Amino acid sequence: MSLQKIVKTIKNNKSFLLSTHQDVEGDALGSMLAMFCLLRRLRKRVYMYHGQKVPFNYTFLPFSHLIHRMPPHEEFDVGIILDCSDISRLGRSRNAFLKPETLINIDHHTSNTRFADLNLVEPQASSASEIVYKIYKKFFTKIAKQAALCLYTGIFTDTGYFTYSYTDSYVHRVVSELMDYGVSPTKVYHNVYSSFRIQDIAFLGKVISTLSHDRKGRMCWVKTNRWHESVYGDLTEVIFHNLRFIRDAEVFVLFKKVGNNTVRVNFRSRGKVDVNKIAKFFGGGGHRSASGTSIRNSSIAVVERKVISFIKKHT
Ligand SMILES: [Mn+2]
Repeated sequence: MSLQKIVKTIKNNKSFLLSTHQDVEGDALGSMLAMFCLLRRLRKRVYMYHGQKVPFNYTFLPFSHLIHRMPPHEEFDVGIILDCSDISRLGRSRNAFLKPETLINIDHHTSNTRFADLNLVEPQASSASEIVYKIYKKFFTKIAKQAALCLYTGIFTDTGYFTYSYTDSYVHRVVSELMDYGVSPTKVYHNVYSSFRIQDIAFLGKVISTLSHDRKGRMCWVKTNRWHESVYGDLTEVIFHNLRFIRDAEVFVLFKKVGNNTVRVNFRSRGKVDVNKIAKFFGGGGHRSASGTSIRNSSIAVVERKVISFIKKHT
């Protein structure tokens, strides 16, 4: 139902304002940029607005240089928010989305609050990019190469290079079609993951060296008091990628101090433990196998103690 309504809304309107969640990564950017490609192909007026700088390992994505860091002066018919579980996760671009007549929410987070007029929320989808693919196909049979690259990157990063539990045969069929338009997996991997500098990897080593675990080694966690979001880009996923090498571990947690008094906690699970529930208890959310929360006015030591004892008690 929502899909049809969204297709109709796109057809019937002229101008669109797009955004995605804070701390952008592959799927957030991939889904927004692919939507931008679709709307431009339909000759719509589009403005992408995101308050933060695009991490350097995603600047290869087509049109990423057209993402505005300042709010628009003009008005838009429709606002489209991608890969975002709640409107508060828009950060400072939120205010601009109070103006458009219609608000559309395209997402795959289980914890999505269905904050818009039209909500297309599919928790079983691998990524927001997969949902944008479906919308794109309602308008065109063939996907333009630049849009295909954005969609591929979103699916590739949100499935942990096609290894997470929701990577099904459908995902591979979509990806196989995207490759027919000339997307190179080698190039995407190279851009997203082989673009770190020596000092980034040294930082990674420091974080990994804080590794703690429970008695049975089912839960592992690392922490850092000095996180530099803008410099290290997508290092969160790289850290988890390394932790996943640990045999028998089910739950992984990363604690990072991000502001003066804010601790960002990221959770990953191999699938048995629902980390969305854990994040929710601490005021956050996400998916069954990937989630997160931000805790204010607390030190990393206090947050670590509370979170770890909660997980031990409830899993
Ligand atoms: Mn996503």
